[in-house]
Amino acid sequence: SLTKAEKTIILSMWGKISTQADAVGTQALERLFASYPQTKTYFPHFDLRPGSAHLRTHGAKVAAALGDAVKSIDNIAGALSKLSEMHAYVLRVDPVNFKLLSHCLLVTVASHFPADFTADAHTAWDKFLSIVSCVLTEKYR
Ligand code: ZNH
Repeated sequence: SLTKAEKTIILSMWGKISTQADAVGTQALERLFASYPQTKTYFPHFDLRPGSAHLRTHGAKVAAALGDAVKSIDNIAGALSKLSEMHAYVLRVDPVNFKLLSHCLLVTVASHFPADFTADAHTAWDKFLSIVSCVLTEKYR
């Protein structure tokens, strides 16, 4: 779990990210589909070209879910429980893909806030995103 110092890093960086959260979410998805094209198979119904309305809408939703997790940093499982059920029972996304998206989110945050992205910030984001991914994949059978 996150240390007090790691929570502080996430909360303070989210304060900056939240002003451009939709762009961060959208760019992370663009990186996901460009670098790991196999992930596109989950979105056959989307226009996945960079900057498409589908990408921007979905990027905003992913970012909003991360914002919910940040707001409930001491109860991420509770904050994301509905989303967890949806990914396990309805979407059935192979858990391996969560590592890929987490990596893309990490790189996107780093590229937007290079000065803030110290080694300690890297560790904190890596842990935070793996907690979010664990929560979203924990209900799989
Ligand atoms: Zn997911 C959906 C989040 C991962 C796939 N997602 C979704 C949503 C959200 C999310 C918020 C919306 C829901 C509603 O509508 O209600 N995700 C998320 C997060 C994460 C994720 C936060 C991590 C971090 N996903 C993921 C992955 C994948 C996915 C990895 C694959 C690749 N999702 C998905 C899909 C969907 C979703 C397919 C559906 C879409 C539509 O709209 O159709």
